[in-house]
Formats: sequence, C-alpha cells, structure tokens
Amino acid sequence: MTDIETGLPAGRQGHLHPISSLIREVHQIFARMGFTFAEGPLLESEWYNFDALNVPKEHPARDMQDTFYIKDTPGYVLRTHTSPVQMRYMEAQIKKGIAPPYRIIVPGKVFRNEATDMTHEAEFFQVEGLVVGEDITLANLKGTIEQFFKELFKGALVEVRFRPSFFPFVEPGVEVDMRLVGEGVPEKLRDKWIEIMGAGMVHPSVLKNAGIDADKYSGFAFGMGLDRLALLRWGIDDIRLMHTGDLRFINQF
Ligand code: 2U9
Repeated sequence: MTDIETGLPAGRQGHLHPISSLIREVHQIFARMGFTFAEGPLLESEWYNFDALNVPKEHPARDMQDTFYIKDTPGYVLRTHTSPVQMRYMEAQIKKGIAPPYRIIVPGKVFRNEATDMTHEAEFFQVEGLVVGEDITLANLKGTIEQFFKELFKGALVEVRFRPSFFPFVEPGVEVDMRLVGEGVPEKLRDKWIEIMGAGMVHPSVLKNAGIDADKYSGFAFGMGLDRLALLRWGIDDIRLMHTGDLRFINQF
C-alpha cells in the first residue's frame, strides 16, 4: 500500500511538524472569514522592517542586541516580524490600482538577536493579520479574534479581553488575553487569563506610507507567536523543542 499524497509506502510517509500543521489550521480558519495568504522575504530592508512601520530610528528594537544586521547587505536585516509583508502587500495592491478592502494573513519565520530560554528563541514563527477598509473599528478586531480562538480551541468557551498597550505601528495598541472555560479544557489552561497576542488599529502614518488615504480607510492588525500558540495547544513546556528536529519530540504529533 502506498500513501495517496506522497507515493511512499504506508507508514513511511511522515507527517507535518506541529508548526506547519498549526499554520495550515490558522490559514483555514481565517480563509473562512475571507482572508487570503501572503508571504515575503526573510532578508528585509530596514525601510520595510522599521521605517515604513513607524518605528523610530532610535527605537531599542533596532539595537544590534535585538536585530540581526547583515554585513554583506548594508541596510538589510533578518526580519524581526512579518509586518513588512503587509506593507509590501498594501503597496503592491495600490500600484495595481486595487483599492481596499484588504484581508490578509501572514505566517512566517522571524529573527530576534536574544538569549534563548524555555520561552524564547532567536528564530521563531509568527502569524500576523491585516484588515483595511472603510469604517473598520476595534470592534471588528475583537470579533475576528474571538471567532479565531473559538475555532482553534473547539469545544471550549473562549473569552477575549483587551488591555491598552503600545506598538509604533498601531494606535491605539492592545495586548490580547484569552481565557478558556469548560470541561474539555486541560487543567493547566482552564479559567486562566493568558497573554496571547498584540494588536491594534493601523497607525495612519503606516497607511500613508503604503499610499493609502488614511482619511477614507482604517484598518486593524494583530500578531502572535506561533511557537507559543503551539505550546498552549499541545501542552508543550519548552519552546526550544520546536526547532531541535529531535524525533523523540516530533514523532509525538
Ligand atoms: C502593519 C501594521 C500593523 C502587527 C502587530 C503586534 C501588535 C504584536 C507581537 C506578538 C507576539 C509579535 O510574536 S510576537 O513577539 N506582535 O504585538 N503585531 S500589532 O501590526 C501591524 C502589522 C503590519 C502594516
């Protein structure tokens, strides 16, 4: 017997890494809400990674301690978030003469120059989202995020709350907490508020940098760490396991 998708002998066809299967699941949920998928380069210009996103020149995130700069390509960095992809997407749409509404979901690897521990890695995966249109509000953001977690943690009652926060590319910015309630929720997670993502209304300067009329259009954006989401989803303790390629870990999925 051979596997119909891979042509490999049954039982030898392998399986998806937990991060890959999570990206697919996230994509499917957002696709049902009308989002499409976008990707972009890992080596990114400082303009798209920082300037266009309203991150000031003297911002601490730009420090050598936080960002990997590339000697051979001055002015380029290993992207520290997937946000430059949304920037490139909006710009490309405008150039093609396609006005909002836009709805995209952007998963991908990002890099931070930092010490690793149980909950931090120098390379990790993010998924970000962007919606731009007329009369888009914080209420649309809340509804979208609630729907997403409801579908991701099926069988649990999901509550979402916002706390005010700051990110240069959004105004207002919020930290998003999630709480899972119900019998089916693992003891470790049940009834606890968990900080799960950052989000906010796209800063008007960011829309303008993409060539969008910020008086006519508004938008929301959100970002979360996929590795952290995978830890929650499957009750994994150490984020570093995600990138070891250790088969004793991988084969449990
Ligand atoms: C555009 C405009 C705005 C994306 C956003 C966050 C807040 C955020 C972190 C969550 C955990 C990154 O993986 S993490 O460390 N992200 O808090 N991300 S708003 O905002 C955008 C993106 C693109 C054009």
